[in-house]
Amino acid sequence: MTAPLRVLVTGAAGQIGYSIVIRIADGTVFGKEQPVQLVLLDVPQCANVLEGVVFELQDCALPTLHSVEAVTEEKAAFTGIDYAFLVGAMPRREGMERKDLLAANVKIFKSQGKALAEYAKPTTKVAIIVVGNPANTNAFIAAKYAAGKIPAKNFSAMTRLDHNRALAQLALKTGTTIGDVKNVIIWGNHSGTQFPDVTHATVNKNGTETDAYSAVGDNAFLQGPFIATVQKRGGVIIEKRKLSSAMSAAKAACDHIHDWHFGTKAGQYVSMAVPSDGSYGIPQGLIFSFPVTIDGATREWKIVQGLNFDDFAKGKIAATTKELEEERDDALKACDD
Ligand code: NAX
Repeated sequence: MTAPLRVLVTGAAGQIGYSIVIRIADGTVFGKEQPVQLVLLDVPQCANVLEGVVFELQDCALPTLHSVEAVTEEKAAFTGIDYAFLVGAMPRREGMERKDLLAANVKIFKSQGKALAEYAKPTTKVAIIVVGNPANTNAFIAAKYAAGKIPAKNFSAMTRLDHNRALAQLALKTGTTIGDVKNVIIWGNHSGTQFPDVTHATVNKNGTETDAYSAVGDNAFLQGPFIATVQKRGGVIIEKRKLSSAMSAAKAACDHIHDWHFGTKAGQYVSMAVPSDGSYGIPQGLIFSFPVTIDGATREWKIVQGLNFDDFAKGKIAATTKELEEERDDALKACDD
């Protein structure tokens, strides 16, 4: 029998948590043959809510779910885990800037980085996705405090929601469906400075594959409203729902880990914020969203190399890099306070 994977979801009493756990438990993420032991962490004030989620998961009667436990302490949460979905954080409310969130959230991720180092599986195989905002910088901090025990390359932050939003906007604009569109890229930070780039994307319209610029035939749209729509989508959803994106965020987190576990499809890449190795001149170690491919056998990601930038793209990438460097410096200061 396949050994179960031990999977942690933090912030599991929250709204993304509620949408994520069912996909992990029912085999959507790790496959229908892979048993899962789910560990749900939230703060002690949410213990009752967490218990409600556990009861619902039990009531789903899922063959892949071998066990589910609710915990409110890091030691119990992080012990022996294979995968971690670090969702728990203070969410952004209407009108709130990301910088306001930074100081509060960085402390959570410092503590969780230390807990990962101390309690996670003593192998290099544990894989971590940070969803809680500011996601890139939280991942940077968690990686820093887990260093020595868990390699930085095992840490990632989620820009897959932005990637999926870009795919959807491109499909809507060209009158195609998601399966017809591929290789959009989100560069940089999961924030308003991210650069949704379709320069290397393709669209299959009526059986003919063309580059996205030709398929859309409106460069001004792709360099203006398209980028703004993807960048600001999170804020628009908050304005409409009075809550941050949950269903789409949970789906994106599951896509991210699914592809990390199984590998990306041939000829396709996905966006993942990972520690920079210096590719494209991005400072080493910064958790930066790149196009990546993943080998399903080794579960190693690789940054897609050799893509060209025009001056427009260079400007956008410089802006998001600068923001991430500033966030990193602010976060390091907040960790020392
Ligand atoms: P909720 O407020 O519904 O849930 C967050 C949960 O985290 C709460 O239950 C809270 O008690 C828990 N929590 C807080 N501190 C914790 C700690 N130290 N340990 C464990 N649990 C803790 O927020 P939700 O809408 O689920 O959003 C969660 C996070 O995802 C937020 O930071 C949000 O900004 C972020 N998002 C990130 C996205 C991305 O693409 N990277 C998109 C969606 C979302 O906005």
